[in-house]
This record gives sequence, structure tokens and C-alpha cells, in this order.
Amino acid sequence: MKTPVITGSGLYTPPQSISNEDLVACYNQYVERYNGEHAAEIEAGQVQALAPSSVEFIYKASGIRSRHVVDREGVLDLDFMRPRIEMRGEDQPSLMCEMGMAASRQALERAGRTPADVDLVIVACSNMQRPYPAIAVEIQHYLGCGGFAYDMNVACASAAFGIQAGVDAVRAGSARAALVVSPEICSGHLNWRNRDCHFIFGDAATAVLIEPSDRAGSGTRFEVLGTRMQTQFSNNIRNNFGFLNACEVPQRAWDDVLFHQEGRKVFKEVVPLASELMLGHLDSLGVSPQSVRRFWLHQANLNMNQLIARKVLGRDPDVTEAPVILDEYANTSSAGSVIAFHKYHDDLQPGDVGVLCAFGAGYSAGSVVIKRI
Ligand code: CO8
Repeated sequence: MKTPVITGSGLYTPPQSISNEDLVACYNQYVERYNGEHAAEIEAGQVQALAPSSVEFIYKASGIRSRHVVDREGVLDLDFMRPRIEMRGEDQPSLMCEMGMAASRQALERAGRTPADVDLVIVACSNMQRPYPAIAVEIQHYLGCGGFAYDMNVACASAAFGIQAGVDAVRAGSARAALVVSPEICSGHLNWRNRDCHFIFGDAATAVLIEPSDRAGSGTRFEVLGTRMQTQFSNNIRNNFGFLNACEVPQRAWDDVLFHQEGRKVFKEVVPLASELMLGHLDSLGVSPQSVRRFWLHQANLNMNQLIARKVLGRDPDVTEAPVILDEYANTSSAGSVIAFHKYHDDLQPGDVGVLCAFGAGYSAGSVVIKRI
């Protein structure tokens, strides 16, 4: 059995972003227009008036200040309120492929590798642009990698599950180098007209390269000490988009095929799930939680992350122990914990241990314990 090592990571950040102020101004104009257009039905009690959103609520409830998106103009266009994405021909790389390749190239460069060194590409993320051919096979093709590739979806925990699959393949020798890519275009599946969730998501892509220790170069490397995944069925985060939508009788409402959740219940149920997963995993590896130098947590909600870290550490974490990127990026689904890792790992010293932990819809949660070598 080989010893798997993370040898590089990459991040693609869309250049456009939307502040809470811009987002709320647009949403509140929509509310004003909607309530005006439905004034008579609202008056008659047949339609419920929409309530305005607020910048203060968003920051206090989530810690989010802004989000990067693939198209700001479409999201803030009152008549469209979603990203406008040009349809591409079948002979052109898809947007997900393009974003994933940008992150992959950076991960390979950091590891001192070329695409030809990679023989497994896994695209692990929440939303795929199409069912087939797999986005992973498209990235494999356009990057110029060998071997095989496949897509997998475990919602916000996808990157952790993808890393486990890559680690297992490298450990067993079925792959020489595994690239786990998480291109997330959450803005395309977010209901920007729903006050409860219009502020939650952003777009980004990440990549992680995993190689056996005997091939790993001399860059910043992290040995994977262990991975542990867990799932538990819940309808509290749901998206009913699927290939049978057009066949269903009666047809679903348009907002039923977008992201929706019971945020409060998710908060309450996922905090123990993620913290107990990490505690059990660390215990099985003989690592005390207090000795962990860094927690790269899924970035959905700042209060949630602080509570999870407090339950694991037995005290409040400081910002260097559980770094925050959601203030700038919002929830980028599976990319979030990897963005935190990508931006905040260079200062760790040989021997330092960190945990990447992702959690989300399913429910699903994954813990990856790594040690700087
Ligand atoms: N502005 C002002 N007021 C608001 C707003 C708003 N924008 N939104 C809600 N309110 C109001 C509510 O109506 C409520 O009013 P009232 O008390 O009168 O009923 C009040 O504010 C409080 O609302 P909540 O109880 O909903 O507020 P919370 O404090 O619970 O905060 C959060 C809401 C931020 C959503 C919080 O519950 C949370 O973050 N929970 C965790 C959610 C989570 O982690 N989800 C994971 C989702 S990611 C995932 O796995 C899916 C991946 C798929 C990606 C797909 C991309 C699209």
C-alpha cells in the first residue's frame, strides 16, 4: 500500500462579485415591484406580500459580506435575477470545465506536475452542467491527462468524498496521481427571489492533487493520515431538479427545482453530526483535538463553524485555527473547505496536523486528517 500525500491545491475565483448592499438593493426593488403588481390580491388576502431583505440580517445570521459570481449583471437584472450564461456549442469546453481547468492548472503547477502525470480526474461537486459526457472526462480531455475520470455528487461534502476516492485509488495503486476538482456554479441553482436563501451562495472552483509519498515532489506536502465519511438522510436541504422534471404530472413549480432548505433545522442537526464525526475520527487516529493546528471547515455559516470548532476543541477557536473565507466567497458548496485550505496552509510546519471537514445536503459529512511533511 502506498502513502497518499496532497501535493498541490488550486483555486479559481470568478472576477465579478456582489456585495450584500448591491444584492439587497436589487432584491428589495423586486419586492416593491411584486407587492405593487399584486396589491389587490394582497389586500384581499389571496397573495402574501413579500418582506424586504436586510444587509444587517445577512451578516449577523451568516457572516457573509459578498459573493463571487460568474455573471453579476444577470443576477442583478430585476427582470432576470440569475446568471446569464451564453450557450456554447458542443465543440467548445463547458463553463464548468473551464473553471475546473483553471483551478487544476494551479494545483499541478504548485505540485510541480503536468497534466500528463495525472491518470485519475474526479469532478466532485453539487451541480453538474449536464449528465454526460462527464465533466471530469471533459477536463481530462482538455487538460491532456491520461487514465480515467468520473463525476460524483455529494453536495457540499463532495470534495471530501472526492479526496477519499482519490486517496483510496492512490493508496491501492489504481491511480498514480489523482486530481479532485470542484467547480461550483451555485448562482445557477439559487433562487435569487427567495429572501431566506438569496444571500447564501457564490461561485468558485478548486482542485487538489493526491500522489503517493514516493513520487511527491519537494513542495508543500500533506500526508493523508485518514479519511472518514458519513451520510444520514434528511429532506432539510433539497433540490428537486432532475431528468424526470419534464415528465412529472403535474409539473413542479419553478422554485421547487431550485435549492431550498430549513436553515435553522440544518444548523441544529449538522453541528453535532460534523463535530462528532471529527472527534471520532481524530480519536481513531490517536490525535488529540487540542493538538490540531488548523480546521478547514465547510464555509456555510460563520456562527455554525465557530460552534463546531468549539465543540471539537472544548474552547473558542481563534481565527488562525478555523480560518474564514465565507465573508468574501459566501457558501461555495464543495469548494468552500478547499478554498480555506488553499489560502491558509503555507504557515504550517512539518508535523503540524490539520482537518478538512465538509458537510451539507444528504446529510453528508467528510473528515480528512492531514499532516504537513
Ligand atoms: N433579511 C431579513 N430577514 C430575513 C431574511 C433576510 N434575507 N431571511 C430570513 N429572514 C427572517 C426570517 O423570515 C425570520 O423571521 P421571523 O423570525 O419573523 O420568522 C428571521 O429572519 C430568522 O430567520 P431564520 O430562522 O431563517 O434565520 P437563521 O438565524 O436560522 O439564519 C441561515 C438563516 C443563515 C440560513 C442559517 O439558518 C444557516 O446558515 N443554517 C445552516 C444552513 C446550512 O449550513 N446549509 C447548508 C446548505 S449547503 C448544501 O449542502 C447544499 C449544497 C447545494 C448547493 C446548491 C447551490 C445552489
